[in-house]
Amino acid sequence: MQSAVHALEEKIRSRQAKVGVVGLGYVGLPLAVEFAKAGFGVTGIDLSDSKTARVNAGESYVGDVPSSELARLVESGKLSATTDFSVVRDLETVNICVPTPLRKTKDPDMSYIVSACGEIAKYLHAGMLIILESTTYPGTTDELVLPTLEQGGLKVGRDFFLCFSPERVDPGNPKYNTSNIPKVVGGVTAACTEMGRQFYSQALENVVAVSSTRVAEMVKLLENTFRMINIGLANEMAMMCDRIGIDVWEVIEAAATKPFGFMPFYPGPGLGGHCIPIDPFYLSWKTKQAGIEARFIELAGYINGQMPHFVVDKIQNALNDHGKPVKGSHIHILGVAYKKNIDDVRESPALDIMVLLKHRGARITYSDPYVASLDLEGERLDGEDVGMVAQADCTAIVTDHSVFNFPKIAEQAKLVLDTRNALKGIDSAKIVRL
Ligand code: SAJ
Repeated sequence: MQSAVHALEEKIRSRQAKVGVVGLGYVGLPLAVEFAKAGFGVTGIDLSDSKTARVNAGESYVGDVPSSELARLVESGKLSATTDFSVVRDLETVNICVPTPLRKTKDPDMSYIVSACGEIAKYLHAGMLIILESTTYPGTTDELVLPTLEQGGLKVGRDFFLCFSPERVDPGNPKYNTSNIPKVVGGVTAACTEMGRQFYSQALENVVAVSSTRVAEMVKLLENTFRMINIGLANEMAMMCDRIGIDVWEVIEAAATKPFGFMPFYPGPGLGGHCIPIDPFYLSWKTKQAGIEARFIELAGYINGQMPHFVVDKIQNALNDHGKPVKGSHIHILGVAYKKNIDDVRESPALDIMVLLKHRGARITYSDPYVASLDLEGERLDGEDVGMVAQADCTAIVTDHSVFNFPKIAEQAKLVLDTRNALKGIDSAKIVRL
């Protein structure tokens, strides 16, 4: 065992270890770049020919990775990409950064992890470090990844090393990036943890070693479940304040003056993205198997899921107050991405709101500078100019992109529902707030 440990430790220390990253998305590509920048030779592995071709051409498709930096690393020979898993036989380390979506039944879809591990197992050899980074339920690394990798006879902690390290990438965050976000890592054995700690320490600023893969898996789920539940609380506060006639935005702003023991979250049109609405259900799925209901998660999921309906009811009531039915009215949606200043529409509540309004007979248009077109129940919808607000019977601010000129929108719109407090400080009878 000592020889395998020492050999790998030396290769990591000297940066001679050949690094592999499976999955070249918004997590994997920045990670590959960080290790190439640290002086390691890095091979990205992805099923997508176009992704690997663009990496090898030095063309970044991830906002946090400048093409200039990617091209420099590719040209220097430090970074390349392939669709061929057989390169694993020549690698010392492999990070797995593949998607972990939920199925429609809210069960985890582990197919990407199973597929990647099956490929890696074919070429696994003594002296390797394998690290799973995909967000998943506690136990995945020990119960699913480990048996797959040991099927060839190699023994974890002796012949190879296996860890879990949660990805904490926040796309577009100007302050926190892959290099400076503290990196939690936990191994199947103490030797695995230590190997993972040494590995990340060679490229990232702050490494936090924990005692096991399960602790590391649970850390990420706690982080995002905390967020989902508190957003749910903010949304429930909004519905309660609406009912008793209190401005929830003023309440939260004043509560946020408390310098300790409080953290502001804000109501909104619903919960979008591929992390916050998804990750907590990995936890509740696992705990349900262990016979315990994750009631907070289920309740928050319900409340957050109610927000698109709450928004549509607010629009209906606002139109009604102006003597107009939803049916036949022109409703313009401002912002369809799941949060501001990005182009991602995955799980975006805007899509739910648009479908609900369409089913009530409204004519729907939208503007979003980051989203040129979208598919609404199989129908392609192209984005319109923001000036459309002047024609619509009602405008709904669903995503408060910074590029929107909100004072001008408030002036031009006939009626506007503001789900993000984007019109804060602008008073007008035609503005309705959550
Ligand atoms: N949202 C609210 N109210 C809030 C905060 C968010 O309604 O107070 C909504 C957003 O509009 C969006 C959804 O919740 O629809 C999720 O927003 P988010 O700010 O949590 O952004 P995400 O989904 O990009 O979450 C990621 C997460 N990062 C990782 O999982 C590595 C999360 O842990 C980060 O805290 C978050 O980014 C962040 O802070 O930007």
